[in-house]
Amino acid sequence: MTGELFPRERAEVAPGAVHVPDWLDPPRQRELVAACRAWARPPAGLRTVRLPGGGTMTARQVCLGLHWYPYGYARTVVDGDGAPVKPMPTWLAELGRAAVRDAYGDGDVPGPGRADGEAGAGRDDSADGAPSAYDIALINFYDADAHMGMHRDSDEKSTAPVVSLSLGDTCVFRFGNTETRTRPYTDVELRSGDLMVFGGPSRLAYHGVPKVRPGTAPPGLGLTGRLNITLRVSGLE
Ligand SMILES: O=C(O)CCC(=O)C(=O)O
Repeated sequence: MTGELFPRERAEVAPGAVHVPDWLDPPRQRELVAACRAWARPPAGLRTVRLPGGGTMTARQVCLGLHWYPYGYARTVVDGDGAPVKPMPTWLAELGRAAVRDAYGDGDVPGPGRADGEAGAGRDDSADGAPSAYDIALINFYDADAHMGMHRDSDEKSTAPVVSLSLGDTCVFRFGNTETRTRPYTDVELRSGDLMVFGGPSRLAYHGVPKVRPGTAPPGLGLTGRLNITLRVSGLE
């Protein structure tokens, strides 16, 4: 929705979990959509993720840097065409660092290595305090009927904050707690260009996407559906 009386404001959804509306301007969003289209092409392109229980994820996915599969990481698409995963571009890793800096502002950057959010946590990783080594990107594509169940991002060794960028259709992003898939949780509307960062005490919080609102993408973006780019630090060798 555009034309609101009051601009949407940065909000701390939970301790260490920050929503920054409109973080990506329209030209940057268009660049990212074009990049996602290139990454989605085979080999090692967009795929349907099969779950160990026999089901499939409705959001389709392509990975950069390291290939995520349920439940681990590999250097090749072990559950797909077997091709080497595409590399993580330096500029995308830098975008992750910038996102963390902007989300937390002058406050302490929670993690890596600290999940307690104490003052000073995360300052050891680089001169400016932002975790430096974003080496994984998961790109999720949601059509009108796709969703993602409540889960934790727990296959990484690092506790560096997770960075999540939204492009295209608006979605309901459900941000929960570290104990259960159920309440208490907060539903946040994520629109094209929005940033979510979750680290510190929220790094291992359950989260998911119960609903996408079809047809809500900005007209100038040229995207039908929703793309999410999730950046993580593996902490793996
Ligand atoms: O699409 C989103 O906003 C969330 C994606 C997500 O939770 C994940 O890739 O683990």
